Amino acid sequence: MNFDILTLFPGMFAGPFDESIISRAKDKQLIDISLHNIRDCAIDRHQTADDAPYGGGAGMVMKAEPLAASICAVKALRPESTVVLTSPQGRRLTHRIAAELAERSGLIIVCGRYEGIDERVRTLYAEDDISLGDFVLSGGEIAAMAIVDAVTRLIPGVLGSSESAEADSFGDGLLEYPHYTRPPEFGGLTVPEALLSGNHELIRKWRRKESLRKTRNLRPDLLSQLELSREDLKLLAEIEREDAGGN
Ligand code: 9D3
Repeated sequence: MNFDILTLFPGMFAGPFDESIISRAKDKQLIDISLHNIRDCAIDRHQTADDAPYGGGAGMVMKAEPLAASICAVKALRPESTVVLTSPQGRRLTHRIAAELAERSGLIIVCGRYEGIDERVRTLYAEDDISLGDFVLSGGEIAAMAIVDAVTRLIPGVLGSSESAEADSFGDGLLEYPHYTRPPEFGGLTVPEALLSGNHELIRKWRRKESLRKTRNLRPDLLSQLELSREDLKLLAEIEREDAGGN
């Protein structure tokens, strides 16, 4: 998978891709990340990439020509890649959308800045538009990093066999069960007995139940989207009895 990132602030990407899973995916040549400074495509003396909005008002707008030139230059190198904008008006990034993007051979991710990009660039070039959610970021760079990270984890071979079950855990639509490691007692709190039992069936059931409990209590919206097995329904009935009145 080729990631081409178009940004006015390439320096922001020094670091985040040089650690752990992303770095290993690069070493294994499962992904390649290229940064492109949009300003390099501005042809005027001051390399202007932004300008005041037509109609007036606060802030600046990313100019069409440098951005279009930058997109075209990268698209010429990688005609198969999909042009993805990052903006507050995009589709909110989810596991499902990350999985969808992981199917493409390459992504050209355009990082929005200022009040946004000239709408004509969206009309002419955008094939997708992604937001991280309903809060204000200073620009699309952090969204681009989130996309690269979430998508890379879903590319076959990136995660080891012990890690890849983890990638599925949003795939099954539930929150994760609680995790514990040594010591057996901490801050006056012990580890649930089932986890110390060595009984794999007991452990599996406990984890499933606690996954259901967390999801019911923290994200009931997720639970209502799921098809639950008979075991799930039985476990939920137990949870209802145990947690009667809340918590
Ligand atoms: C002060 C301007 N805003 C009015 C609420 C509009 C606005 C324009 C541009 C707010 C933020 C930005 C810059 N943000 C992004 O480019 C962005 C973003 C975000 O702000 N939130 C969540 N996901 C994303 S992806 C790109």
